[in-house]
Amino acid sequence: MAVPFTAYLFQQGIDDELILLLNEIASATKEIAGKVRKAGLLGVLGSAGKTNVQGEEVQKLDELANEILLENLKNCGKVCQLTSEEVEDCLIVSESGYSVAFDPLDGSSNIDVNVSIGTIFSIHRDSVMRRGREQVAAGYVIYGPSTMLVMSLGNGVVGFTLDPESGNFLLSHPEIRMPEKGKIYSINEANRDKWTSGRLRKFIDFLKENKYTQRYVGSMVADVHRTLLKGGIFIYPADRKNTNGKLRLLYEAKPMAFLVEQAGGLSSTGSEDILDVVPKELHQRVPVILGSRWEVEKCLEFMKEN
Ligand code: P6P
Repeated sequence: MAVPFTAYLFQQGIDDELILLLNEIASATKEIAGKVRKAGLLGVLGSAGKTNVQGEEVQKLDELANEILLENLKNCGKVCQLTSEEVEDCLIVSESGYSVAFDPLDGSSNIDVNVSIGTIFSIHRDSVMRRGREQVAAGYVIYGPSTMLVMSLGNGVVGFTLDPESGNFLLSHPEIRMPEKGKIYSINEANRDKWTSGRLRKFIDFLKENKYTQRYVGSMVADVHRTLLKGGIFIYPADRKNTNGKLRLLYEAKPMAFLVEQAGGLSSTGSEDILDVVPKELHQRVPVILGSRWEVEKCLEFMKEN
């Protein structure tokens, strides 16, 4: 039988506090998966009728996912600070423990149309306001055709699939390695004329000339998951509307960059590794370029050309 999530954690030589915390995240996401799967029957589709700190319309399921994660993490006794996309300020839970930044339900514009969405988490030893390279663990849960938890503890990337019969996350991908080079690029080309970098347009044209195909779900978790497994490149660049890009550093860019680099890929803001960015604000945004080594290096080459 495939190794259950908790058993896997005990085999990794990490401390019991981190094991407990990761288990809390796993059980919270199982609960969220249950709500996502039945959303249409629970009357939790649609808007909650408010906007969040990002100025985005909050979906009912966003709020529910946020409440589930806050409840589980506040009470597990292993957390000192919590940062959520849905909460303006950092929540101080206790004096000691790990700090977690999370996006409770990423891709929420896709909830009502039954397209994959996900939860993203980033764990630091004391504060989440540190460079991504100092993350203790990072991961996501994708609520897709199957519910998968993909995680790194800093020694490679592993994937677990939720088994509906037992209700356990079971090890299904013992070593996720990103292909050196792919054939897919993922970017919202509707914004093409707004991109700050004209040389980015040249890079996308270069990929098209080299017979790349385009895939864009509009859920970062889905687009990054595909990129991790199939290779290629995912980009959310700076543009005239989002001068620092749209994706948030603490609970989108940083954890995803950690996974991508642990899987053998690369990530950049266009001017520096995402994992080297020192956070200045809780909800700050950064441009995101991540994926296979070949495509990211080629993209940076194009963007540095004078
Ligand atoms: P756009 C979802 O709202 C999200 O934060 C990410 O999951 C996704 O990658 C991005 O925004 C999509 O943004 O502007 O292309 O719709």
